[in-house]
Parts: sequence; C-alpha cells; structure tokens
Amino acid sequence: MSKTMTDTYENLLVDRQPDGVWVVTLSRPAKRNALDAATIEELVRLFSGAQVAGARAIVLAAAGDHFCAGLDLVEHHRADRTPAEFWQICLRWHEAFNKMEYGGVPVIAALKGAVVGGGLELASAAHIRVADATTYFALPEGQRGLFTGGGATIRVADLIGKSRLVDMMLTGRVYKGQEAVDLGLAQYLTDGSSLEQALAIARRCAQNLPLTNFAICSGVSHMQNMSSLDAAYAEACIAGVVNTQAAARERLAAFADKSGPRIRSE
Ligand code: 1HE
Repeated sequence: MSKTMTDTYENLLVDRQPDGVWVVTLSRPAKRNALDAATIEELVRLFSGAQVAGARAIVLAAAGDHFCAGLDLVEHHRADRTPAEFWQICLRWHEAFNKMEYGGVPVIAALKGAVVGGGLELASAAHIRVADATTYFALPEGQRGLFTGGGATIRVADLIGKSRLVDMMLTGRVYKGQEAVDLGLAQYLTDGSSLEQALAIARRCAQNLPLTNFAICSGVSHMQNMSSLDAAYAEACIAGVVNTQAAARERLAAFADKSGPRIRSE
C-alpha cells in the first residue's frame, strides 16, 4: 500500500471510492474552510501523491455552507508574519495548487456558498468547477488591505481576463449564477447539489484511460505556458505517446468493428 493510502489528515476528509474516484472534503466548516498553513500542507501532500496512489478523478468538496473563505485571516493576523515568511507561505500555496493543476488527475470542484479570495484561487486550480444556486465568487483582498497570493493573477485572469480580474480586486465585485458561468468562473451551474453533479462528472472522467487523463490534466496546462511553436511540438509528442498506448487499442478496435459508441447530440 502506498504512503498516500495510509496518510491521515486533520483538515481534509478523504473518501477513496472503489472506482478510483476520491472525494476530498475541506473540513474546517466552523472556520468556513479558511486555509491555514496546516491545511495547505495537507493539500500539497494529498495532491502530490494522488496520481501514484491510483486516484482516477478527485472531487474537491467542502463541509458546511461555504466552499472556502480563503486565507485564514485570524492565523495571519496572530502570526504577524514578516515579508519573507509570507513569501514562503505563498510558495506553499503555489505548490499545492500546482500539484492540483499539473498532477495528472482530473480535479472537479463542487462549489457552494463563498468561493472567495484564496478560495477562488483554490477553485481555479481545479480542472472543472460546478456551482450551485448558493455559490458566489469574489476577491475581497483589496478591501482588507491585502493582495492575492495564491495564483489569482494567473488562473483567475485565465478564466475571466485581466480587466475583470482587476475590477474584482479593486471593487470586491461579486459574481454568481449564470453570469459567473458565462464569464468562465465555473463550467456548470446546477439547481441541485454541486457535489452530486461533480461526482457524476468525476465518474465519467474516471472511465478515461489514466494516461489520457494524465496528458489532459498536465499537458494542456504546460502547453499554455509555451510558445505556440513549442506547444505544437509538445502536443505532437504527447499524442505520440498517448495515442499509441496499448490500452487504447481495445477502444479503437471497438470503433473499427462498429461495437464502440458513436458520438450523437442526444
Ligand atoms: C475565518 C475566515 C477567514 C471565516 N479566516 N477565519 N477572504 C475573506 O475576506 C472572507 C472572510 N470571511 C467572510 O467574509 C465570511 O466569514 C464568510 C462570508 C465566508 C462567511 O460568513 P458567515 O457569516 O457564515 O461566518 P462568520 O461569522 O464571518 O465566520 C464564522 C467563523 O469562521 C468565525 O470564526 P469564530 O471562531 O469567530 O466562530 C470567523 O472568524 C471564521 N472565518 N472566514 C479565518 N478567511 C495567499 S493570499 C490569499 C488572500 C486571501 O484569501 S484574503 C481572505 C479573503
């Protein structure tokens, strides 16, 4: 059994289901799942080991009414950190979120209530975000005399563009509902439970071959960091590996002999 399988966590609940879908629940509801330094370390540990431990897809969920209230402001206040100390804290946030985004396992965030500040930075490192009727997005750092430190300037800008990001940071503007989806803050909006929908999406993703998901959930992000010329080269290289994998032959054979599924609009 790998180390991750035996790991225990204080601030995360990890439910490893038999089909390889893991449900990871942020579990500090009394603090609205605010991210203290210990939780960030647990996220680093979890997302560093998930692919090797056999996770096929991960639902990132939250206990209580709110997904995540961002940086633990009380811990930050009490610790009275130096610039160098908070620089290091932010690097650990980046480590955690980069392990999510580049780790090769699909991460589907089941959002509800507040997805604010560092909570939005966390959500934006997931590959798929599902919002429900209660979900709202904001970057209140500006009003608190702070600045984003967990990747909003990169990932939230990727989702909604620089000018909307700057507006959110300057004014604390809140987005929710269909408008949030139309802007790109989430890909799905459900009238029901975001957890149920995220689970259904995760189960669908988990049916893909692991190497294919690994390429999608690390390669695309890496390629976004490259010039178009280099990204095209890297895409060809990844396709060379993925599209010739032995495990894909069965699926290709099923298409060729007409037993495999056809893509229909309904
Ligand atoms: C917290 C935090 C937190 C709640 N750090 N403890 N993020 C923010 O500015 C959001 C700050 N939080 C809020 O605006 C509200 O708490 C919520 C809208 C999320 C929820 O409101 P509500 O009325 O349900 O809860 P509450 O009464 O405000 O808080 C309940 C408890 O959670 C209370 O603790 P208690 O011990 O007094 O019961 C709060 O102190 C605690 N709590 N949010 C610490 N964020 C790498 S840089 C990232 C920059 C940032 O993320 S800045 C943070 C932005």
